[in-house]
Amino acid sequence: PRMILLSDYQPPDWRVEALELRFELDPEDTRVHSRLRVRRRDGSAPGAPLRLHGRDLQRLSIAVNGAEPSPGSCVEDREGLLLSGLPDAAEIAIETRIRPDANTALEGLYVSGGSLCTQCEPEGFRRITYFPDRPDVLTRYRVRLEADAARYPVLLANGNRVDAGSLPEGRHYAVWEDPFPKPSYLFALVAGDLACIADRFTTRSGREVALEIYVEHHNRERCAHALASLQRAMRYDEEAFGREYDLDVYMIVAVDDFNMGAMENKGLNLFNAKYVLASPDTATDDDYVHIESVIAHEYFHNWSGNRVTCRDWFQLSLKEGLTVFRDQEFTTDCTLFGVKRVDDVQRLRAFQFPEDAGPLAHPVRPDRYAEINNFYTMTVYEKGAELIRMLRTLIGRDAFRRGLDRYFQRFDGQAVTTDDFVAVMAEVSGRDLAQFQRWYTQAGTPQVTARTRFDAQAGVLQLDLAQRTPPTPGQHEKDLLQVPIRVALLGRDGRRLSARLGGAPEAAEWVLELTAGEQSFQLRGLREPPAAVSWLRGFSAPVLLEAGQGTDELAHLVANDDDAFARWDAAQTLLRRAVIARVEDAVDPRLEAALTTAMAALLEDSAVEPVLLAALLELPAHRELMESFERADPVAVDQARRAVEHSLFAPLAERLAARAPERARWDDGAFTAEAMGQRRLLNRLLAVRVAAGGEGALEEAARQYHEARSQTLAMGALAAVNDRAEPVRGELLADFERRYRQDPLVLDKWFALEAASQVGDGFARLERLLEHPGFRWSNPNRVRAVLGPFMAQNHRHFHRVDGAGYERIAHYLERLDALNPQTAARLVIPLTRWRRLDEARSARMRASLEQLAGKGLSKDLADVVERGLA
Ligand code: DPP
Ligand code: ZN
Repeated sequence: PRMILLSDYQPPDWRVEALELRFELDPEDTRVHSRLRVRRRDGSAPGAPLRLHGRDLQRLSIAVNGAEPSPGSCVEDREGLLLSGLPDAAEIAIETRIRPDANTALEGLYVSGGSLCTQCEPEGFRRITYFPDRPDVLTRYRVRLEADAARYPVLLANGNRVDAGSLPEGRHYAVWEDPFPKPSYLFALVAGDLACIADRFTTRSGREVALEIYVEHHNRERCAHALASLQRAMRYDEEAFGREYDLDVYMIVAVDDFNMGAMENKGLNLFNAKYVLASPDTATDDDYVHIESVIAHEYFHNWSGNRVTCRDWFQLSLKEGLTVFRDQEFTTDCTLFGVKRVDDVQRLRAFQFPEDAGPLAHPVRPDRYAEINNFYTMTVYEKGAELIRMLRTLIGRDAFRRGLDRYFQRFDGQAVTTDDFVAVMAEVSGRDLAQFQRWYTQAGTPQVTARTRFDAQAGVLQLDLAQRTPPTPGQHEKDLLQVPIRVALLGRDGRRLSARLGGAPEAAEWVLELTAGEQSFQLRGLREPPAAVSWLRGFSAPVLLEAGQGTDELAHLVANDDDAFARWDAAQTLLRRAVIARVEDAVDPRLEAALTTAMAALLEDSAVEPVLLAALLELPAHRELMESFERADPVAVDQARRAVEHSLFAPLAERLAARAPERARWDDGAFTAEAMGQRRLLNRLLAVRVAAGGEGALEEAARQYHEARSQTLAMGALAAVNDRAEPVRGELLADFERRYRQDPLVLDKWFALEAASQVGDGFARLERLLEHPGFRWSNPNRVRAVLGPFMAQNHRHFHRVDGAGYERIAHYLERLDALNPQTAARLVIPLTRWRRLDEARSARMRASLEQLAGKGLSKDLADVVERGLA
């Protein structure tokens, strides 16, 4: 496949000064009339042609300054149109024809439910009309939509509506103008029969903004949470980041068929309905939190993405890393507080670390791609956010905030690079960030080792650190990185000790800046030996840190650390060790007994917040555990994980039951940190009790399910029994299916549980799910709900030794690829992990991938499959 290289970047030769679009909308035959005013850019190569991208378009006419161009000066090729011999300024008029109802890829203009809608990021606009479809071409849009008035009463596009009226033959029109120049990936339109839920927001400078959420009529009661989330996000962006909204209206449209989570189109966000619709009986607390954070994420893009956008797609993390960082801050400060960091690190370790250690590893700012759709990754998003957080740690909160202000001010209305961003941070802080920049260009998770030595005589603790980044595809030699490592010391009594780092004044927490391959730091003035070192507090850098701490030291941290992340991480380290020991057939009874003691103490300690306790009781995820081995048998890892959970908690059955919060009291939909924390703990305790085989645990699960008023507790009960080969499992799941058969978003949860369950004949069940009347291959949520959990959680079936699970998935993905390449390319990723499996499975998984590679695949899927095999 043809590689696009960052080093080939050239600024555009042409500017588009204005764009007028007129859509005659119809699902079978939409006409797009486009009028572009273009001007040769100062300094561009004389005579350079104008590239207009286009894909799957039927061109009906083209005129340059009113005349049809000669065949030689208007050439159609794989990329679209190339116009040569143009004067320095020209007006180009193009009419194209497209078929939204035949568009199953869900890029460009397509049909979802009864509506017409668009998805243009990154390269969907070229499926609508011919245009320089690159993010560094910014222009003003004026858009006129015409459609049947009865079928499509609502007509929306970006910006402000400036005109509307009726047309002959039952049609009507609306005209929208967006005053802000934007790249084509931020274009959007919607035509449909939708309910509008409206409210207002007054910005801090007094601007009145209309807030409008559009959904299918039967969903109108499920928008309150999304609307309130939007208002909170708008206020937060003003208070925490000084950013204000800039248009008179902010619209969100929920659609059922959507490849991504949501899309930040200027003034007109399009959302996967999953991230809008919620009511306490149909959405769990996690759903509520996700909705709030996605709403905030897309809103925050209005500054970090739209006002200041990306020069090219290599810079994707400029907007995504920064915006994820911003939404994480929002959720931390407004909703989840300390445990948010734990949740985020859990995700990072379970998804981004494996990506960075596998065949698809790439830098946060990649330097090559074959298909940009495949770079909307955990690395670009989540690791990108970690880089932003490290910058703040290194230069300090004040400088960081000044840097952000300067960044938004200086680059407003421009398309820029991650280098531009870091340069501003260097400028405001006076720090040299050249070494830090390598985080953007170097792939792989750095491994940091740490050892300590205490000199009691001198009262000095020496900390010896070393760093190493393993090779990744295409990057064999790695440079040294600048790694901020936040540490503290705990004394015997569990309290933090004070000391001096270098010449700095006494403190009780320090940031060690590791820049060399090996480096030592001294903490001076200690009057007692530290009982434990609290490493990497707040997860101050996205690294794998190995500190060789003993069981006692880690247990001391589990009992006492005042940093929620570090405390949880100490428990994770112990739990991971216990699972690894079992996988290697070396059960460590002393370690497991120490863990039981530590957990017992936590259960007794009423000072531990419920939400944190729930996290502390959780074992590392299977996906993360797999990363602890060069190669492993995934079924054995799953069994070892369960065995540890059983042995650890079986002796604690009574304590677990006693610690459970009063269920009736918390069983409502209250979206408060306290209520959500109590429900999380209820569910975690139930899961642990069932896993430990505690007496009456299954009956308690059934009771919790039947009595639940909130979806959170109902789902918690189902999840707890889902891998139990007991009749109660079948009964509860069947009941859930009957109740929510007509409610696709809730039914997805049932699909996910059924696909994930390891009991019984998982293959037959998978077939039945795909035949279920609620399943549709054309809907990404449905397909993801079935195939995703089957691969991620149903180890016994997906990883069947004879390779039947891999073959079956490959077969389904071939089928899906014909409809929706983007979703297929994402779902194939688990099949690229064959190198990490035991030899028998490894060979079979690879064979399935090779077989898939031999079919005529889309560019999206072929790209991932080829990199997966390389
Ligand atoms: N809509 C996706 C996001 O917000 C891509 N920009 O991350
Ligand atoms: Zn985003």
